[in-house]
Amino acid sequence: MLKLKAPGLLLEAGKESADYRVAVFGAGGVGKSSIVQRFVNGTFSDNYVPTIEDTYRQVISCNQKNVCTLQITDTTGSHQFPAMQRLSISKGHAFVLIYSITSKQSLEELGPIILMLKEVKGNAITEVPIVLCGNKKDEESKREVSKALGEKLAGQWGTGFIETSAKNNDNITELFEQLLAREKKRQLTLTMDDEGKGKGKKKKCIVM
Ligand SMILES: Nc1nc2c(ncn2[C@@H]2O[C@H](COP(=O)(O)OP(=O)(O)OP(=O)(O)O)[C@@H](O)[C@H]2O)c(=O)[nH]1
Ligand SMILES: [Mg+2]
Repeated sequence: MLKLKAPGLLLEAGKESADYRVAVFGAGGVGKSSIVQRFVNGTFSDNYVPTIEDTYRQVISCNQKNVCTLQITDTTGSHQFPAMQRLSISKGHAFVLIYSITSKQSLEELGPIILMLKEVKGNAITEVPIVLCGNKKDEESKREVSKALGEKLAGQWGTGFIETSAKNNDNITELFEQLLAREKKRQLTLTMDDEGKGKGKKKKCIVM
């Protein structure tokens, strides 16, 4: 059976997109899916299942009185899909760039993504919220990338910076808060069910 479904299209006709699209990039195994799972579901697993691409949705608050949908795309760490990366960049409003503090190479692998971001977004890049994120901060004994280096690069690139642990649930909410706070065109804040005692009561009420 043919199903016609165009989520967001009706609201696209309004002054701004009802969806706020965030794409999460980074090398394979740095913990992109773990961070997204921790943020969206509050769970963590030691199993490693490589991702092709997954999208998650969550209702957030927009300009104080409205809600909009935070759409998070968890991308693949494989370099085999540059066309998918390009599409996620062109569709995305904001970006999380993840490396693992235990792998200097994973930081280096963000280079091509940053180049692609600059190329696709052009001059608008200065207004695009981006946070550089060093994950696996619980693995201090295996650290290869100092916090100072991460901060320095973020300063050079003009992005936010945070170190996280999906495993220990350390700075995960803060990562997304920091990202949304960088959006200047609208005021976006998280209003999740498990936060703010009942403030998330509109969660299931959005009609697309
Ligand atoms: N110690 C520790 N391990 C983590 C952390 N985050 C993720 N991991 C582990 O790292 C492995 C890879 O995690 P994923 O979240 O699947 O990595 P990914 O970046 O999504 O990988 P791809 O989908 O292949 O690109 C898994 O075994 C996770 O359990 C963390 O904060 N600390
Ligand atoms: Mg993944």
